[in-house]
Amino acid sequence: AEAAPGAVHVPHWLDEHRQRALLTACRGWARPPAGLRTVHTPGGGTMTARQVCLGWHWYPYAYARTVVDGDHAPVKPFPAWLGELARDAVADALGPEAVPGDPYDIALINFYDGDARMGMHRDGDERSAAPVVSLSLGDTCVFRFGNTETRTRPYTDVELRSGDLFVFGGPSRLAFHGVPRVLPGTAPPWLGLTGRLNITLRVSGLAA
Ligand code: MD5
Ligand code: FE
Repeated sequence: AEAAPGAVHVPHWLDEHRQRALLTACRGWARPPAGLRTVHTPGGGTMTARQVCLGWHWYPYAYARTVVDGDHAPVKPFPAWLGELARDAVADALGPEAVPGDPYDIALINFYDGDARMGMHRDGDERSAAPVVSLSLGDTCVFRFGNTETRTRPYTDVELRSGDLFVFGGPSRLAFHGVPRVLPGTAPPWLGLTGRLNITLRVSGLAA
């Protein structure tokens, strides 16, 4: 379903098997070195969702090859199968002509416990207009999809559930968005995850 021009929500895109496999991979990536960390913003804030990066390390507000705000270890590699998953996602949501020529080379994985949230923001640190691919696992969240001008109304609240795909392309690529809340205890029981996990796949546009 198209939520706005270029923004497409595909509920239950990942079946049970693929959700389990992706969760197992995320648990491995979360381990040190270059594992899960707490993100501190330059303004003195602390993000409540914890994060691990693959390919390029994101720190507010730039990308590096090492965990500059953590253990200084080299960032874990971005696996080829995640790039294939991203291209499949874009083709399914927006059509094959929307698949970018440049390879997907960044994964930002956010872990939300029941109290975690993400404030309204725009993703502007990539040097590429390629669509961002978002995959959700575990607890349902309220995702707030806004406009390109302000972090306030008008916005649309959408529930994202385990296995859902959301692709943000075209004019939606630079829209304000956030996660005002997670709904605790709503994860599918067979997944074995407490909380919510979101995987975003991105094209850096940076030199390899
Ligand atoms: C999340 N993550 O649920 C979201 C899903 C982030 C982040 O916001 O920056 O890690 S990705 C949502 C997204 C990405 C790019 C553009 C837009 C939304 N958008 O235009 O709405 O943890
Ligand atoms: Fe974002």
